[in-house]
Amino acid sequence: MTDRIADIHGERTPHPRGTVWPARVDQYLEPGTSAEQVESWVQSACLLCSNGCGVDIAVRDGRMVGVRGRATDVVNHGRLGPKGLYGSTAWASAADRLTRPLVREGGRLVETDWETAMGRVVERSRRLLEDKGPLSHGFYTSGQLFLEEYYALAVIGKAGLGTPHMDGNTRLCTATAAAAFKESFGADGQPGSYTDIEHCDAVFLYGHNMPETQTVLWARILDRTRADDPPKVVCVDPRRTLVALEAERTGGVHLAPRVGTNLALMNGLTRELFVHGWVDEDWVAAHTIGVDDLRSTVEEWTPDKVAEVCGVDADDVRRAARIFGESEHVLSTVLQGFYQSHQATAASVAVHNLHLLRGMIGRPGAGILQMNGQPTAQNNRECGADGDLPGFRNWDNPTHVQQLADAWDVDAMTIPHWAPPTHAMQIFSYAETGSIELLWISATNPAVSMPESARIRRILGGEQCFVVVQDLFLTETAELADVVLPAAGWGEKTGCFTNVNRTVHLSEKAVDPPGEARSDLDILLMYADAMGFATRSGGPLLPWRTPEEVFDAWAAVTAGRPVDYTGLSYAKLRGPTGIPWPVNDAHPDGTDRLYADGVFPTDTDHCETYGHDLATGGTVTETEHRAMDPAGRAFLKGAAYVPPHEEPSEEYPLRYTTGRTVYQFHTRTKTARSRDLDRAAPDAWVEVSAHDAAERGIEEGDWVRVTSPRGMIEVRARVGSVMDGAVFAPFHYGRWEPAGTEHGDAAHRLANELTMTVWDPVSKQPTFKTAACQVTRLRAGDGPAPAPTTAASAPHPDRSAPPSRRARPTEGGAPTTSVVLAETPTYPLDPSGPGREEG
Ligand SMILES: Nc1nc2c(c(=O)[nH]1)N[C@H]1C(S)=C(S)[C@@H](COP(=O)(O)OP(=O)(O)OC[C@H]3O[C@@H](n4cnc5c(=O)[nH]c(N)nc54)[C@H](O)[C@@H]3O)O[C@H]1N2
Ligand SMILES: Nc1nc2c(c(=O)[nH]1)N[C@H]1C(S)=C(S)[C@@H](COP(=O)(O)OP(=O)(O)OC[C@H]3O[C@@H](n4cnc5c(=O)[nH]c(N)nc54)[C@H](O)[C@@H]3O)O[C@H]1N2
Ligand code: SF4
Ligand SMILES: [Mo]
Repeated sequence: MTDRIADIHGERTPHPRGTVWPARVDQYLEPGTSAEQVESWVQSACLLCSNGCGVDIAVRDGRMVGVRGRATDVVNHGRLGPKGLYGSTAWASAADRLTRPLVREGGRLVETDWETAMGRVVERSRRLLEDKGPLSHGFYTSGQLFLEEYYALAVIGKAGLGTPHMDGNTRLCTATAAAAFKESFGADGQPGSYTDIEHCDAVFLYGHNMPETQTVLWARILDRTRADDPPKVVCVDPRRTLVALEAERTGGVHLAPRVGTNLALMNGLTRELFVHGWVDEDWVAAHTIGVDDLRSTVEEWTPDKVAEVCGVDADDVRRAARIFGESEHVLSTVLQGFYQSHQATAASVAVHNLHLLRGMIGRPGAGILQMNGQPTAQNNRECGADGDLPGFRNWDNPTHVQQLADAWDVDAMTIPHWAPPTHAMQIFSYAETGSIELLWISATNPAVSMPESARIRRILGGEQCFVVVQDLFLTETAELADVVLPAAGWGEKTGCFTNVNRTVHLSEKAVDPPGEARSDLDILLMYADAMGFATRSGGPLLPWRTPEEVFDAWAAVTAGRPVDYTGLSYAKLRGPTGIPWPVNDAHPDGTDRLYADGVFPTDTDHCETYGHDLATGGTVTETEHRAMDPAGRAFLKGAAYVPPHEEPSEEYPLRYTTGRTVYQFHTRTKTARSRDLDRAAPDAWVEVSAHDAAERGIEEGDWVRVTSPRGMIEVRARVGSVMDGAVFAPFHYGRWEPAGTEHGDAAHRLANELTMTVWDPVSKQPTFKTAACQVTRLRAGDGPAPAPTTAASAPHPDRSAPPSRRARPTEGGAPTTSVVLAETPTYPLDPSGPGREEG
């Protein structure tokens, strides 16, 4: 029995390098339910982060009452983390689920039936199409729907309406991962595999707080770092996270760059590889283009210059580079500390450059994991509900567009491809100015999660745009909508999704949704039917009635593309484990890692994009691309470092950054409805360094006001382990509270009040991780800040707070069970073997 609030990662199962990660089955059943009372276990995968852990859902009396990890799944070998255990099912039977559609009447949202609600949407949509054409419609979707839902939405947008205004919150989340892959390798697609953990000599985590945000993957790393032959850990993060502590333990390095200086650091590390000859010249010559330009781009970035700009120790830069340069097998992971910064794509591509220079790609242990965050972000990118064309097709390539036109039996000119798709930040600007008059938001809560929230509230609440929201709950966003559609959630519908390392899982329906809630697929098909979208030959454009039919249509459309699903079916996915794409005749059991042969999808006729200038976002033309003749070679691309948009000033002397805590997921619609998770991190706080706190007379738990040029929040201070000059705020806390608690005005604790409306020039991902701010003390608190003590938000260790302010250890989760299996079941993909596609 384990309290997985106190013990985030559970019991260690260390094992030697090159051996299979032992299986441990973690299980949680809600209090009052015993294993014997579970009537059925239904196959699924966890939907609370991109790790994609295989789970079975426990069902009793028509309710979801818990989960257990699937021992046979390649992703998690049975393990689950705190969110997966406590947070997967509690929300589903919450009393405040949306059960009926709502429409705005006389300023208020009132309950109605589906016919009325959908009738209003369809009437508005038809009228706008007639009067203003398809560009009056915008769609802002998610990284949390299922593959089948994204594909249906993409077909509606691209072939039914013909609007380029469709994007996902994936723009806030993994747009940079996709952009970085496209720039380096020609197409999206994760090169690495989780099995690289079992083989690596070193693991570099760039702006990635994995112990809190992919807890099971971190448990997998701990089971190597706590063994006798541990890999070295290198942490790049301005906070002293658990990754940083592990870096210290393993003889690695913690590089804490000033917020917003990632690219300067990366240019310095790259330069070290050149200077010390840690470059595999033959491999680089055979498999890449651009090495000379890259060398000159990074030339000025000596360790001393990096130290000056980034505030790190020059010797630490040298040590980290040496670890990279002298290891044979490095695994790199990258996430929001890089993606949500300015120059996001350039910094993330720089990680690829390090691997390419060393020829460290496609081999066991030498992997890149440009992480995703959301569980189904990958599918949004694959299916094109983020604006891309389905199947990683290139909108600048007429042959690719024609392939889709043929598959859908529509005129190629219907499919918007005359310009890049409109990114989310631009969609909101169009909604602000009224050129998008119908904005349909599904499975995302932008009133809390988008930057500069005061502006977002204004846009959603204004008269200039008709807003449709499709959600499980009456969120901060839904409250501002004109029509609210009640959706069925995970476990209440069937569909597939794909995790960070391309592993596809089938998630089966376990229970009925509450009231009149319907699956997102059914809602989209209802709209498509009512609109009468048709093919050229007059048949329905979306002829499907079941998720499986959509899946099969999707699989067919991926034929010949890097993201090849043709060998997958629901039947195959009902087996013991998720399966990583590509799955086709050549790789019937899936593909553990890409690019084992050093051939990349960069050919001009095959690639997903002709690429961009990383500094400006300027596009490379087809002619220029063809002239480079990449022919399967990867691109080495660099960019000069420039400072962030907003630098500290006299008025705002500190650097503001935001992120997550282990116990809450995003805007908390699910995790705050779990008593165990919510109690562990019940309210907002802000982390300041001991030095900055002392300078301002701030003690642990004091109420402080944090201001930026855009707004302010008032929260309690955690005197913590963030680097001097930086301020960290969790972004989870909007208005909504679990029953029995009340927090008043959302704006006063919402981290995004302070963030900026600016984005990376290539990926268009907004910058949540740099702004200038000031922190001032308001008044004494009545105890420690409500921040967890178990991870990066732990109180500063050297500080002797008065007893009344000392943080109590975060603990008290309901008991879970955890059983280490004597023998680990075998998998179709041998985790200790080389990549399947080798040889
Ligand atoms: N518990 C939990 N897990 C989650 C989620 C969640 O909400 N809660 N969400 C999921 C999703 S969608 C995502 S996208 C992932 C995100 O997962 P992560 O990217 O790991 O999480 P963040 O906390 O956003 O940011 C990571 C780290 O970036 C650091 N950072 C801030 N500014 C900078 C900088 O300028 N440079 C560098 N190098 N680092 C910086 C922060 O200190 C932080 O520790 O997590 C997924 N998993
Ligand atoms: N300051 C700051 N802001 C950030 C970030 C940051 O690090 N700092 N991170 C950004 C990132 S990476 C992300 S991913 C976003 C996340 O931001 P959001 O996407 O806004 O966060 P969620 O709370 O996950 O919102 C998902 C919504 O979908 C609903 N939902 C869940 N399942 C279903 C379903 O099956 N159907 C339907 N229709 N609805 C469903 C949930 O109830 C919830 O309201 O936040 C971004 N915002
Ligand atoms: S690591 Fe992610 S996918 Fe796995 S159990 Fe935790 S939240 Fe779920
Ligand atoms: Mo995300």
